[in-house]
Amino acid sequence: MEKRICGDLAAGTSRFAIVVSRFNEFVTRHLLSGARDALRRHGASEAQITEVWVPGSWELATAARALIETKQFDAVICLGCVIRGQTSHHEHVAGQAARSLSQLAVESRVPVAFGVLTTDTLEQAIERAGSKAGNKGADAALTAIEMTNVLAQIRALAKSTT
Ligand code: INI
Repeated sequence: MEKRICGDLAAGTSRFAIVVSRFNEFVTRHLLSGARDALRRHGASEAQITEVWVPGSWELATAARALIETKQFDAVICLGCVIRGQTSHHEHVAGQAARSLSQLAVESRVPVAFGVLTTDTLEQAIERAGSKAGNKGADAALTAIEMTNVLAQIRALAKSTT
């Protein structure tokens, strides 16, 4: 019989950690409210959401990993904003954040949603934080919900075939 796994967007009883960067807080606070709003509208209660602030996007993976190690979370949503500067510093921050978060997700097998904006200008960042280009914090939260449901189904499949 054909098997098809597709995660839905119901938060269920999953527990979510949101790690948010204080750097460019003017933007990231809107990503945070988008993420919280999406989680709540998809059924999560306040008690299912833990919010953690870190200094910058560079620090997101360290906090995300520590949260995963507590085994108290089904998914971690990482939010940050890297805006091009006059030196290459922003490239190191953005590249390291992307690499370390993707590696953490694969190695831990816990969904880590990447809600880090990387833009050339502040205007582009604002557009992606709740104005004309949507809210990437909300998108990351929906991805986290969907992935918890995909992984739950894969784990159930493994149990049913052993
Ligand atoms: N952190 C960001 O989240 N966004 C940036 O644009 C940024 N830039 O360009 O400097 C940034 N730097 C701080 C970095 O994340 C660390 O907090 C810092 O280097 C200390 O480790």
